[in-house]
Amino acid sequence: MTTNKPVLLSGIQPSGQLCLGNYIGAIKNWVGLQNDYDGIFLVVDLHALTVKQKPSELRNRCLSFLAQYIACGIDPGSNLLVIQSHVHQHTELAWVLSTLAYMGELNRMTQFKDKSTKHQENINAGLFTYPVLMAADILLYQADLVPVGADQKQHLELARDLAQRFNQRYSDTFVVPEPFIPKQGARIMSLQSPESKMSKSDTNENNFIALLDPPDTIRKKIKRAVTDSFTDIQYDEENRPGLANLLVMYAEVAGMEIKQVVQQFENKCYEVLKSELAEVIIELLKPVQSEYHRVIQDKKYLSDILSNGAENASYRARKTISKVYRKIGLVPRVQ
Ligand code: AQP
Repeated sequence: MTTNKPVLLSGIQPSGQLCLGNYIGAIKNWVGLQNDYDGIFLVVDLHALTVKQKPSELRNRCLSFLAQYIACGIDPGSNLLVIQSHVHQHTELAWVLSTLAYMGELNRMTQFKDKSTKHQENINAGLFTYPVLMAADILLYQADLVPVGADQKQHLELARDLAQRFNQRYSDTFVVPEPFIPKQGARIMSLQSPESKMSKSDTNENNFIALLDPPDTIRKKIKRAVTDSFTDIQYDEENRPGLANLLVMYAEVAGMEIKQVVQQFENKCYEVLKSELAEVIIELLKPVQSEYHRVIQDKKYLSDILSNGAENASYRARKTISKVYRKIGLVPRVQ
């Protein structure tokens, strides 16, 4: 499956539970852009290994994430859905790119700093070289556009730098990808600690809304979300981050501008905002959850999608890696 459309690529690592932050910052935009692009959506399982995983859970989670992509509206008929480890060229290209990436630039990555603080017992080399593998994911498919949340901006800049560095050293080979970071909702914050971002593998489940959370759990989590001791509804990200986060979530889920949401809740109390927010999230997730429960049962359907994805993606990946190997001076294998 190749088209004349520009290539759109994005992925999520199968760690934790897909959450509203991932939906608003990434998946929602994949769905919105998919018709205008040749889309490749990855479940980046090799990335997930940078944090300790239980093998059986990881295996199930890969299929569950795939089914959730589809349930959120990604059309498997017109996009490739791929598990990263099914295409071995990701790691091959990552190795080549790691010889172009400088220790200094990897040292500056804030996600490495955050994750090594969170996982002090397991600061592995993969965590450090994670952004190089991510650059390989993107450059392997000559992606034009990469929709991500704001936390991935720095990694994407590295992918662009590595593409440019390779192109300068060995002649034009890679498309230099453009980021697509939404203007609103690029950084949904944790419900209990609104100064940190909402993360799908947060050990405190009250910090995030999972896409598969039942309605009552959503109501409880939103009700408990931290706000402040003011009483009026104003958008002030710096001084009232908890309330600002609820307003952004409402705007994103209801398809509104933040100022419209502020107007709608003017003179109302936090309880009203919270209870209406919970209901719009439940409405958003109702069809997603019912489609998910249908799709996840159909193992044959999912495995056909993955086999088609792996086959088509491998074809493209082979083209890129053989070009790369030739340009850097490796002897081609005799067929
Ligand atoms: N809070 C967020 N707001 C907006 N966008 C977000 N994304 C993640 N959190 C938010 C975007 O979702 C995609 C997830 O990619 P990932 O799993 O590969 O990386 P991540 O950024 O490490 O995501 P999480 O949710 O924080 O996962 P864990 O907790 O497992 O590490 C990316 O496009 C990201 O920008």
